[in-house]
Amino acid sequence: MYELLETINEPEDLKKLSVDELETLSKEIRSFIIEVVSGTTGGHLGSGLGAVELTVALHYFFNFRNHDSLVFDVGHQCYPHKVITGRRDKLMKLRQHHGLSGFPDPVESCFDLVKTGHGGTSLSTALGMAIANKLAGRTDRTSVAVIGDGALQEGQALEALNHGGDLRDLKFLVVLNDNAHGIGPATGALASYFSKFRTSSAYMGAKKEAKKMLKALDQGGGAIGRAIHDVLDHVKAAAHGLMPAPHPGVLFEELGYFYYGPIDGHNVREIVDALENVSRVPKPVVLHLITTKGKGFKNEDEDFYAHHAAGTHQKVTSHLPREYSRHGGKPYTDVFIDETFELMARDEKVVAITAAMLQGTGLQKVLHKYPDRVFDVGMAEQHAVGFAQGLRLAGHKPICAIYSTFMQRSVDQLFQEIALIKTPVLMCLDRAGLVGPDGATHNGVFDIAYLGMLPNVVLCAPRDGTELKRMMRWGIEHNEPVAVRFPRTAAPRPELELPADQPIERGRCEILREGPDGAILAYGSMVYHALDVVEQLEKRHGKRFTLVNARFAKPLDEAALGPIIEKAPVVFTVEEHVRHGGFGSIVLEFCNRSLLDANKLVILAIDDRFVDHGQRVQVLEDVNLHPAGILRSIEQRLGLGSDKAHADAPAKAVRVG
Ligand SMILES: Cc1ncc(C[n+]2csc(CCOP(=O)(O)OP(=O)(O)O)c2C)c(N)n1
Repeated sequence: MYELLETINEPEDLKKLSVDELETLSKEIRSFIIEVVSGTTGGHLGSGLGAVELTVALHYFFNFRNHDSLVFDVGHQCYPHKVITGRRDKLMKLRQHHGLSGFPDPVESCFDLVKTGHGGTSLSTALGMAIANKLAGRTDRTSVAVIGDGALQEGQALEALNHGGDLRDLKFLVVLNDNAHGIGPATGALASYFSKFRTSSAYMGAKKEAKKMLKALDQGGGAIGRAIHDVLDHVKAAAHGLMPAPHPGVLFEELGYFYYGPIDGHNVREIVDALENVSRVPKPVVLHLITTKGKGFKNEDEDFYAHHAAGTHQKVTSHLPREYSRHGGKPYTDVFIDETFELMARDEKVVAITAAMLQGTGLQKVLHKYPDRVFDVGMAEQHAVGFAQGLRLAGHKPICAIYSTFMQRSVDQLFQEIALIKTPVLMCLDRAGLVGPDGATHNGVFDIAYLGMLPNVVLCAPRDGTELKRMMRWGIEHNEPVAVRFPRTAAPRPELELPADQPIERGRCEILREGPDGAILAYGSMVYHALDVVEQLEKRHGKRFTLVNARFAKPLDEAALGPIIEKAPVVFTVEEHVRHGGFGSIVLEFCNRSLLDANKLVILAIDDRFVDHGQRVQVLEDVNLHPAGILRSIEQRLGLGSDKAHADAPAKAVRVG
């Protein structure tokens, strides 16, 4: 079934094939990826399927083994690349614990130059490599960035385009993989611009133009300001019938790039021909490919954003233990959406913002009901935060819904636009904590640190679905910036939630259990994990612990926590975040400031390292934040837990129900 594919163990093997055979090989790669990803591993299926032929053509034409360089943007489309670069047999373990990463990773292969997962970065890196080649006189080497029309919206990508366009005598190739989609259908002015040119007549006209240009090898160029004016002039002139309508390359040409395309991104021969043509051009090149997201997968045309990513098959997850005993309610994302609906219904000033994550945040559903009050700003997290400020200052109440990891790209906007003048925006940070299969680039384990360092920002995290709703209701009316973090997991089952009778008040914690033998101060997603642990400590060892739901990392409830810390013989903080700058470290600073005995404090958090992929339960176990791991840490600290069977089967030991 995979006759040709089985002969490909490294990119050099492609060069032994004819172009016709490359077409056949592409079909085999596509079938193989569909079989593995949709049948077992899950992952970014649609993006990889759209990039099969372009990846085959690039590896056929270039030599990426210590010669040319290849950088994928986001990196989620790299499955065909992994298959070609000797990792075919390992694909079955894609995104699984100790298996292949779902993104490029230099640890896996010399063909993965960088580790990525965040969008908009490829052009900068590839341009740096192109300039390094030029400086070293390596004039025969090309530096290639493959970027989607979605990621091209990122500010950093546009900054790199601006920088690169003015440079000459360097081999910098931008392959624009234009499938008219980010995760869902593309939005924004760039998307509208490209969509005009997807017809075949536009292709042909543009191709003729590119060929003409190849002859002339136009050396002119300019940067963004000039380009925008030129494009506008061009459009105006076209409107008045003075010149032909612009082709899609105008934008890039006016930025100083040699533009080639658009061409069919699923035709290997056309792509190889194009690469041959543009390889002679002594200035930055944009090669524009039109592709179909999810090509070859069922319903590719009607429903392709539904399989941007496929879920992990049950056979990979069914043997895993429950995350904590009361786990199994609605995903936090769904609770967030339920409450967003309610807030919007109650107050027409409430608006919601997402940066190209309508599906992931769930805001797609809200958009259907409130099309004028939900804004998808595209892959543009920095802009999203600044935009939220503008809306707020003009009287709206923005919910800025950005995953914890992607919010990292907006730290300066959080500093200036939000914190500095205390702009009351409600930031909802989904995927805060360990995300599981997407791994290190997507773990949201730094937000307490990057937000906590800023004055004026209130940080909170709910213990369950009901509390998430209550925090959002409180936060949207609060007169300071509020960030609520919640994890990529299911909330506790509602019937097993602890009673919610204490109101949410700024900087006030909730004491859930009281006991003389020690205290656990748990933050957000770790509260019910800690509850399991408190129950086990009593059951196994007769130790009764105080359990605090901290609710707020900032401001900390110093009035309540001070006496608890003072009285308890030992105090553990638990959080799903890195130790440095996290909740525990805020408690430690409080102890230091208040002359409380910090020696009794133990911070249970993620050590100073990046956590790789696996199922969420597995990676929680890796970092000892599964209830069994927390219990083990506490037992060790207290000199308890000599029970060998228990030590050997930690996950099972606390599984209830
Ligand atoms: C900074 C950042 N924001 C958001 C995301 C989430 N994300 C992953 S892929 C994707 C869409 C990318 O679209 P495009 O570049 O066109 O690639 P395609 O999947 O369509 O091939 C988004 C928004 C991300 N990875 N990085």
